[in-house]
Amino acid sequence: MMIEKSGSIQLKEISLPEDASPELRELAQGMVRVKHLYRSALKVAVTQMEILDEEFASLYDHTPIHHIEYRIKTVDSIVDKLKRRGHEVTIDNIFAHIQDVAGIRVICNYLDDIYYLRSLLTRNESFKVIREVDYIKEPKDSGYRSLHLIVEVPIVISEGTLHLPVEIQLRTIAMDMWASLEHELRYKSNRDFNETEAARLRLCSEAVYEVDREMQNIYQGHAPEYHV
Ligand code: 0O2
Repeated sequence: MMIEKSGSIQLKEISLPEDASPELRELAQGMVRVKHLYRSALKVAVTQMEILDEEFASLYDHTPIHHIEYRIKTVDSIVDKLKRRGHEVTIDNIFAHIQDVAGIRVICNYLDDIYYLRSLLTRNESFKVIREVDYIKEPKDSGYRSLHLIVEVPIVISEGTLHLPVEIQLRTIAMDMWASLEHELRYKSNRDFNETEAARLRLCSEAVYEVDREMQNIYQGHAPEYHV
């Protein structure tokens, strides 16, 4: 199942004041172009994941992918990230410094499915993995776990072939549950967690990881790692 989380790209998404300068107008036009190009890269990457998913479904009893979500980063989020990293907001700086304009989240059934998909992606000749961060083996301080890959995807446009980065986040259903609720708690309720709450979230993340490992063992018919 594929879930698109962003809508279509339109200039009106970028609200310009009536007296906007020519530079600002040019930047807005550039943003539309950026989004169009990254949307093409996203389509190529999503199609590839879809092909793998369909192949598994036809060949095996088990499919590693539960579902896929994808999105183009919002203009506000791109601008925030550039500023946070101390860069001027320019089109060139988006291409140079932002690697997650196009993002895919692949929700897997079991832990091993993540590493199996990773091995397929790294073997794919047309997708070059340019960055990998394993937040499963080394979770973030928040307790966040996922495997992040940045892959360069080729897109053919009128001017030739462009290679653009796409961020692929791979995580289990359980990790996704934790990340969604933590994100909801942290951002939607606009709260800063105190130390105790942050520690409780980390404990939840560890508990979720234990569940992932035990589900994996049950699936593979292995003995439990602990006794209940
Ligand atoms: P969006 O666009 O809304 O999805 P950054 O932290 O963004 O400056 P980097 O290296 O890009 O730098 O970030 P990182 O930490 O490798 O991955 C960023 C993305 O991972 C986030 O997207 C989240 O989707 C996810 N993520 C990272 N840390 C956490 C966390 O503690 N909790 C949750 N729930 N998700 C996390 P964005 O940037 O929020 O943006």
